[in-house]
Amino acid sequence: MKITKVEAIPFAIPYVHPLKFASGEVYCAEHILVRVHGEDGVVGVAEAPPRPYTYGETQDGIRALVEKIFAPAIVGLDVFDREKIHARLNRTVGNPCAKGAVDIAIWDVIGKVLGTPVTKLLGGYTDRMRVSHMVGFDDPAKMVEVAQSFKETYGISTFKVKVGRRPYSLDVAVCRALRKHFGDTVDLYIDGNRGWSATEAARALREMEDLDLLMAEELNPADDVMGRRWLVRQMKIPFYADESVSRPAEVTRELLDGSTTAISIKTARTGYTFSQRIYFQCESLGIENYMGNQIDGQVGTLSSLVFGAAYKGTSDKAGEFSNFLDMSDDLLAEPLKIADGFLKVRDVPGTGVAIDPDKLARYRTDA
Ligand code: MUC
Ligand code: MG
Repeated sequence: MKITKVEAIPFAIPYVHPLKFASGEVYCAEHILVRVHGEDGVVGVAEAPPRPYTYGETQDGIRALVEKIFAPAIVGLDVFDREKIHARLNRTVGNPCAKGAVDIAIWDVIGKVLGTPVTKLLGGYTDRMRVSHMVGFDDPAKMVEVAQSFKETYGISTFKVKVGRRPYSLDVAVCRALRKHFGDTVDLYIDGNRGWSATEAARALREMEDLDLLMAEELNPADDVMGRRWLVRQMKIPFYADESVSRPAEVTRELLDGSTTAISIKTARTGYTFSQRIYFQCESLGIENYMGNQIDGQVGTLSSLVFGAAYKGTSDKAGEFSNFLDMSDDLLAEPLKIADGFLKVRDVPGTGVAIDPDKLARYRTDA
């Protein structure tokens, strides 16, 4: 099944509740929809969410790279010749989200050609996952209110709390307010998006020792090599690497450095092919993973769920699958529904992503 065309369609959907965190703020999902066409009219679909402050990718940049560099490099190749395809894509070292979306769209084509759900092709461990919600910056009372409403409405009981502002006066206060409000009825973990120094992180974690946090993610800059190692060695809870592990080689580096305990997997940046390699790499070393969120829309969220549900080690923890709920609308023909805190994969060939053509026409910005 030869690839005949690759499209990169920019779209923009405003957020109702903007997400704010230490390395940025998101008011509008200015993403790219990637469509890989195969012979016989089969089309695979995926979403690329640019994170300019994290990986330096922009909507314009992803579009240009996919259309001008990746498309000519892979059109004419067989979708099943994945090593050949990746050898071509990997001439470009960076641009993880552009590559991730092309990879997922190719897997979608493969699933459709084989008449099989991609989650089964990857591993087929389960058909649903528990959902965790990321609570963005606000004052402590508002953050408690947001978590309470997600608990009531969707049955979500795991929350990632964004920290990385003022460690002692504000961030610790937020976590304390959440624990006081919910008692032991929720799981809490924190994500600093590199906003603290290693010493601030060490002190803040000491101050929060009684809060029973599950884990902490990317508290200080990964490039603070010694500080990060110093921090991780003294932590009593697991440290998860996120932005610092955008490809398998970085996972190796962070683990060999002793600079992380565990690895967040985001299919938005490592697609399925490299997420799978990271998962197996971690599994063979006894390193834990969970499914992170790159502020994906519903298309990206479903793609991420397809991967997470495929494996025991990703589906045994709540995955971050709910921040599309902050958006004013989305592109899926059949919207995602979180019920009793769970999200289910779709038992259809491919990833289950089907786009509503009217919505795409409304939100695309290239027409
Ligand atoms: C997260 O886990 O950090 C914020 C920036 C990004 O790249 O992803 C989000 C969530
Ligand atoms: Mg993170």
